[in-house]
Formats: sequence, structure tokens, C-alpha cells
Amino acid sequence: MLSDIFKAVSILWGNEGLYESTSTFIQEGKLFMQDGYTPIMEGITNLHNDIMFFIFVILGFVCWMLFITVYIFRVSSNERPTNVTHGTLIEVIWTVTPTLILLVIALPTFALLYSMDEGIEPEITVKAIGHQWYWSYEYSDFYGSMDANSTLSESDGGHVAFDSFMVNDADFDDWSQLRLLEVDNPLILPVDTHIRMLVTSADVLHSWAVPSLGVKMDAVPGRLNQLSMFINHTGTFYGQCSEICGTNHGFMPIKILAVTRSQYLNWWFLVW
Ligand SMILES: [Cu+2]
Repeated sequence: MLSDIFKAVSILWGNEGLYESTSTFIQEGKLFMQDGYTPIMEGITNLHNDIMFFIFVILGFVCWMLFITVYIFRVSSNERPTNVTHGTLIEVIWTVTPTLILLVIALPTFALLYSMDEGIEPEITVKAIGHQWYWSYEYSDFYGSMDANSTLSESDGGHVAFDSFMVNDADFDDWSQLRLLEVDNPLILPVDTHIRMLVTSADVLHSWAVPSLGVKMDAVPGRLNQLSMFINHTGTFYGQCSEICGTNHGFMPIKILAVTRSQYLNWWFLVW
């Protein structure tokens, strides 16, 4: 029912791209990581590529050393083994060089780690609560209108909150919907906004993860974990629970509609 409202709103406001552009962000047959749509995910991808450079250089060097050593010191050309046991210069070189390489890797890693943890004055706060086996979301900043048509539950004190269940493929309306990723009520978030997500659980361990936004946070009962997002592109983004949480662990997807700020406010005032 809620999803019908979302759909009606998106059609009403001419937000083609809200529902139609789904396939744009699903890159079938794509290798490696999904494209990033937050600065953090772009940073993760870049760091991954940078470190892969060092990995391949080291791999090549070690393989070459092994081959050369085995070849030069083979028995047929070295009947009497050498009695050299150590050399100060080479030992300094093979200690200092890896240290420098590690430093070159560590500096950008720390920069990225600390920026992932940075909240940067969030403008909106959304709470994601894991359940066996669905997610529910709560917009803790706002109170809804609580009128006759309101879907707000009384238990959350008028905070806008809703459940997000997976839609079975037997119930799909059209071919753009994705098996095991479609939900009845997607999470709607504005782009170009500092968003704080609070992640927790109502029963067992879950994990709220959306790869193309570069976020993954454990949902722990009795604990409020925090992560921040700055989505820089409108579109539909998908994620899945990433902590084995029971029988239907694979059937509690996350779907995010990232919309412009004005679309977000329109949705907000129209629906709630
Ligand atoms: Cu789960």
C-alpha cells in the first residue's frame, strides 16, 4: 500500500527515473566492485586500485627473485654451496623498502578510515532496525501528521516509521524489478545531503550494507551503531543483510531511492 503511494507520488511529480531507471545501476556481468555513488565509495575503489598496484609489483618482484635464485644457484652450476650467511647492506634494504611501501599504503588508508567515521553535521537522521527477517526504518527527526490516513504506528510516538519487506518475484509488477532485491517500501533519501544512519537490531545480529554507497554496519541488539552517507547521484541502490541472521537471511534486501532534495521534501509533505 505504501509503495503504491510512493509510486503515485513519483508519477505525480514527474520523477521519471525514480522507478524507471532501476536497470541503470545494475551492471549485469560486471566484474570487480559496483560503481560508487558516495565520496567514500569512490575513495574505497581508488584505494583498492592503488593497493593493487603495489600488490602486483611485489608479486612480480618476488616471483622474479624466486626464479632467478633457483636458476643461478642450481646444483649443476654450484657444486660447492656458498658459505655467505649475511650481508648488512642487503638486510637494511630488505627491511627499509617494505617499511616505506607500508607507509605509502597506510597514509591514504588512515585518511579514508577516519573520513568514513566522520559525521560532518548530519542534516537528517534515519534509523534502520533489523528484524528477523526484514528491515524497518524510522525518520527520527520528524513527526508525522498522524491524521486518519496516517500509517504511523502509535508505538513509535508519531515518528515516521515503516517496515520494508522483500517482494516475492511472483508478485512483481514489471520486468525492471529485481529478484531478491525488491522491497515493498524503499528507503527514500535525498542526494547532496549529509545523512546519519543509526543501525540497530530488534532480535539477532544483522548488518545493513549497500555496496554502491560504500556502507556496511553491524546491527546489534541493544546497541546503536552510526554511519554517515553523502549520496551524490540520484537513483536506486540495493543492498542486503550481510550478517548470517537465520533462515531468511537472504530475503531481507535493502532498497534506497536517492532523490533530489526538492523531491524528498515533496514526498515528505505529501505522504506524511
Ligand atoms: Cu539479517
